[in-house]
Amino acid sequence: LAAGERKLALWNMGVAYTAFLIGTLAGLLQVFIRNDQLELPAWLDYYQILTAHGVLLALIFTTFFIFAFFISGMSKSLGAFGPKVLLWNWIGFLVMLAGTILATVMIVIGEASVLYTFYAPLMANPWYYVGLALFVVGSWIMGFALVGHYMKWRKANRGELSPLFAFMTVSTIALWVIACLGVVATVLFQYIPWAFGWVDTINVELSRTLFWYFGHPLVYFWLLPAYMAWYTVVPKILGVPVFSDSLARLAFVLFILFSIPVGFHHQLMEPGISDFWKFLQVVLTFMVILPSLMTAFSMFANFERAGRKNGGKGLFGWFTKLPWKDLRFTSIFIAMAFFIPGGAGGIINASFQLNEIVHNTLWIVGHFHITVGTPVAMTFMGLTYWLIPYLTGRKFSNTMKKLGFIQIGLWAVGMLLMSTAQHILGLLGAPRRTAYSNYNGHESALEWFDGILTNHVTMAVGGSILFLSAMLLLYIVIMSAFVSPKAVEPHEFVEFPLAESDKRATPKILENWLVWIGIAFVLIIIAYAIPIAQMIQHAPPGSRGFITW
Ligand code: HAS
Repeated sequence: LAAGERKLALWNMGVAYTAFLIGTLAGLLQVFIRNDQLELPAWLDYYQILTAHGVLLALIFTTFFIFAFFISGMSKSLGAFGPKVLLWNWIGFLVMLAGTILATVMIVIGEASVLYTFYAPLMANPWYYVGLALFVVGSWIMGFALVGHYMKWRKANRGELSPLFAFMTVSTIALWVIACLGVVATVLFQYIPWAFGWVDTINVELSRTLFWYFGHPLVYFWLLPAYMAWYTVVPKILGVPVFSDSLARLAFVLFILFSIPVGFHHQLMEPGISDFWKFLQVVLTFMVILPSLMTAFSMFANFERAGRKNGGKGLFGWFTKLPWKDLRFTSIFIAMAFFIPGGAGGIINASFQLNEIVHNTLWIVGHFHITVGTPVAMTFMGLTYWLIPYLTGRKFSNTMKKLGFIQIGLWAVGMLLMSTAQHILGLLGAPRRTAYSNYNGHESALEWFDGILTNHVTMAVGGSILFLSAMLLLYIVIMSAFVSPKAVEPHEFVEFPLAESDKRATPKILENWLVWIGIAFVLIIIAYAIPIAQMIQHAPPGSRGFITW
């Protein structure tokens, strides 16, 4: 990789892991507060810590990490960036960083304890929303710069399908840009005027709807880079080509189509949206499960082909022949395994009536810790082990590998304990986003924490193990970024594993963006136009919304 891209990717990685450090520390405090084991000083608030935890891990860590991965992979698969692409990437990075710093400062000084969903009528300091807007604009600039690089490649290779990694990067950026339209609309036209005091009211239902129009595809913006690694990196580690180039591209196209018109499945319990529109979006949600099932199929096919190639016999003999001693593989395998219950939980959440049982309980917190918190996070860990040494040209020693195994083991055990406890507590009715476990002196509420897996310590022990794992990961990151000796011999250099993908039989239409983005907008209009019009129409006359604040 050229020096310019290396530097850019490493800066993105640096910001990602700085956010990771503060975010996981906030997570550790979280579990102790929930168990009444920690009383915060007067200047620190539960919601402040919860906001820092959500924003820094779910938004900042993920996005900067994802761009580090995109930058490296795009340069690797399409060739070195031109000066313009590099410049616009830097501009985007700096805008995103400025937004991050502004938003984080607002959270730290206690001016934005509104959680990562920032639901009205909770109001933050207006500069928090400005920070969020800058963050999104910066990510668009970087995204468009990468798309520019891709367009140049396509011009030079007319009629050819692009390499799989580039195709997937562009799909993910397309999804991200379309998704952000919702959050940009609500932040610019609702929150900023309201928080600066230019208007007195805010249409709460509309703001929540615009948020979830963004919020659900946001989870696929986290998931798709992990899937990119599953489709393009894992087969290389296994020593097989990509199982099916067309299947992989079709899965990503289906995400562009179905991941956006589904936000109502986060609002199934809300008034102000009629059942018909909720039901329609529930059906579309079930459509967005398909590409994940296709991905699972494809992964099993990879495993079986690789295991049999390595001499595995019988129905399941191939399973033992997988490269279990390869840290890059094992961490991603555990990530995938967690997504089986994670995805099943998602299907439960999306099942209209079942949502009544789980909505706004700790179950949901359990769900997102075994979706974004493990399948996505552990895939990113599996990438970190080789991506940083690849970018810095340093060695990744055997001791680091051993530490890496301990780290992923701890993460898996910690997450298993914590998320299982959260799922059970949720079914028992323990609410999410609630300041104290004794609910201001109602001690009976603590009975929730008397179960076998849901006792006072399980969640805290799980959370503490996770924190230990996070610190170990940071140690590995620092070592491979700054301390490990530079690689000299050819075998000491860490490679970027990218599998061959045979695209000879892949239908060209799969890379016709106009068609897919066009259909995506049609679906969005069908799912959202009428309910949004109704929300605006039913706002009380003379006001811009339901609530005066
Ligand atoms: Fe979700 C709430 C529905 C996936 C994240 N979700 C959330 C929230 C977050 C989140 C953060 O319908 C909370 C938002 C908030 O703050 O309020 N979710 C779904 C559905 C899916 C889904 C249907 N969610 C995700 C992913 C996330 C994520 C991915 C992050 C990355 N979710 C919901 C709903 C709610 C919700 C409701 C709102 C609930 C409420 O009431 O508030 C689907 O995409 C899931 C499909 C996935 C599968 C799994 C396929 C399995 C694979 C692994 C194969 C394994 C292998 C290894 C090969 C069908 C691909 C083999 C290993 C062996 C050991 C055998």
